[in-house]
Order: sequence, then structure tokens, then C-alpha cells
Amino acid sequence: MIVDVLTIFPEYLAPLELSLAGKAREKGLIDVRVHDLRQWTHDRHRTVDDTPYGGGAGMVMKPEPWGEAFDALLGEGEVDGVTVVFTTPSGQPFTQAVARELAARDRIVFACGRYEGIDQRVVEDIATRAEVREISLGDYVLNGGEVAALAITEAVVRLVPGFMGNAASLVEESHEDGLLEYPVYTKPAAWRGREVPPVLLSGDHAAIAAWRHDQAVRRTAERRPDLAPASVLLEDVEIRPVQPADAGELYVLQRACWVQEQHDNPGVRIPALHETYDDLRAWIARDTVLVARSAGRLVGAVRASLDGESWDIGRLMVAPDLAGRGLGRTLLERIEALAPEAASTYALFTGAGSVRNQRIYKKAGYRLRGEVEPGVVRMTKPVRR
Ligand code: 6GU
Repeated sequence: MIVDVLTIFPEYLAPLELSLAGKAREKGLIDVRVHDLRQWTHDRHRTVDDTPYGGGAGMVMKPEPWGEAFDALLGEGEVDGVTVVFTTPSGQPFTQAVARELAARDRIVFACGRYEGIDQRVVEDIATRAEVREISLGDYVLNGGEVAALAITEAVVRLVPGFMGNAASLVEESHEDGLLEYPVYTKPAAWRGREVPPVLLSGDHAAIAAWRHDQAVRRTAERRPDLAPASVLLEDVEIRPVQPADAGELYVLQRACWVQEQHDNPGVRIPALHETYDDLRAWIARDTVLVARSAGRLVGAVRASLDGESWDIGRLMVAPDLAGRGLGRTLLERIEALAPEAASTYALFTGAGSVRNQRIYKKAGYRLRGEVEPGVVRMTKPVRR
């Protein structure tokens, strides 16, 4: 694979000579060529930027040096197997999937933008001759695309066949299956009073695989709820972490579900019936919240948060027409599974008059701990690990 980098800071790419990419270079798997864009300028000051049409702050990279650079690298006709990558914070996010696509190309030409960006006609012009992608590293702004070109090259090069000694470590790592990696441990088995999780020393490979998968799902649900594969398909119901876009439907479902509670517990003030939409948006951003969807419709939810050693579970709701099918029980099990290490007890609150709820919770192993305020009872169950 050939990797070209077009930049006004060629020294910035020195790390490509080292580390992973350097190794690939030695093996002859990749050929990295860094080019100073200014060699395609013709004025005394080697100018690469100018003021923006339409006004505004900052400078824009002029098209002429870029056009000449691409002509010099790629010729003036169409080319096959070449992807030109414009690194820009307004590009599409770089992901492992994009890295895999790029690893299959014969040649990648990075065009590292600086200042406010490159004249858009450069992108349009080169797109008539080669595959073009505008790629961003993430939602933050760097001074230029050089670091992005480095990062993308490192992610791509390690996927080029022949680069990694151990192909399995490519398959098992973070993001390859849409989940974050499980935590890893090595010797000694006890260090500063901390033990390696016993299952890893058990020699039981099935138990180890199950533990690792569970840890990966937990981490993904906690840290990256946007990575939807943390979801679990339960016949035709999908359970996944809440997203901000669920707020409206969740607000409506919650009102509908707690009307019945108010009937069963007259005189009790039920926050779920009185809170504002903004209140709900605040707690879905703060707490651990799961939602259930069936055929695109929001049909259930549950939330939890840690209070000392207590994993406080609440707002367990199921659409009235789907009650009695075990969805509430499943949501309860799923939120219990997300309890952090520090939790020693699951706790939930329900109306003293909510006989059906209490029956469901007792079946799930909860015991009544008494009335915490008039009309409200607390039920708990020990966390077993
Ligand atoms: Cl590719 N370029 C710049 N300048 N800033 C960025 C970026 C790229 N990706 C994230 N921030």
C-alpha cells in the first residue's frame, strides 16, 4: 500500500517512521511518502492561503497548489484503487469500519487541511478522478489534519494483511464486534490488595468467555450507549440504553403508566405524574436508563442510580397493553445486571397499595423493608456476584 501525505508541516509526520507504521514500512507492506504542499507554490512567499469569499474569520487554503499536487501524484486522468482522504473536523467520523475499508485500498493520499479548510472546489475536482472521503477524528477541533492523518494511518496499517503476527488479536479487540473490550489482567494474581477476578483463574473457558462478554456489554452500555449493539433482542422487543431522542415518547409512556398507580394509591404524590419534560430529560441524562422497543414503539423503561451501596431502581414501566408478558421482569433483570461494583443491595420503591407490583418484585427476590413515607414502601434484595 502506498500512503502519501500532503501537508505544509512535513516534519509533523515523522512519527510515521517509528512504531507500527515504521514496522510495516520495513516489511515493505507500506510505502509512506510525505510531501510539502509548498513545493507546488510559485510565489516568493510560497503562499498556500487567502481570505475567504463571503467574509468571515481566518484563512482558506487556495486551490492551485492542491490541484498541482494531485496532478503530480496521480496524473490528470481517473485512477483506480486510490482514496484521497481530506482530514477535516467537518468530515464523517473515523471508525474501525472506515479503517477496514481504507485497508483494502492500493493507495491513500491524505490532504491535511489547515486554517479554516481547503477551497471546496479542490474536493470536487479530485472526486472526478479518485474516490474521495472527508474524514474527522471526532467532535473537537485540532489546528490541522496532520494528527488525523497519523491516527488514521496507524489504524489502517495494522489491518493490512501480513502486518499483525496474531490475526486473532485483531478479531478480539475493541470495536471489532461493536462492543468495547473487556478488562484484562496479568500476573501477579494479587497486587496491592486487589485480586484478579477468580473466574479468570478457573480454567473454565466457557465461563471465562461468558464473563468477558458480560463485561464488554456492561462497559459498552455504561460508556458508549450510542453503540447500539449493546442491545439484546428479546423476541420482537429490543432493550437498549436510553438516548436523548427517546425523551418525548418516554414522557408520554410514563404518564400513561402512572395513572393506574394513582388509582391504586389515592392521596400519594407520585413524582412520575407531576414532573416536567425537562425534569425527565435531566434524569435520563444522569441515571442509568434502559428502554424497550417493539416494532419501533417505546413499550417499556427502567432507571437506576447508585446511592451509597444501594442500586436504586425505579420508574419500571411497561405499556398497559403488553403487561403480563414478562417484559417488566426482564427490564428489572437487565438493570440489575448494570449495577456497579460498589452496589451491595438492589432497592426499589413502590406504592403501599400497588399489590401487583409488590407481587412481581417478591417473585424477583425482593423483600419488603417497610413504609418509608406514607403510602410508599421500600423493597430490597442483596446483590450476588
Ligand atoms: Cl481531521 N482536522 C482538524 N483540524 N480538526 C479535527 C479533525 C481533523 N478531527 C477532529 N478534529
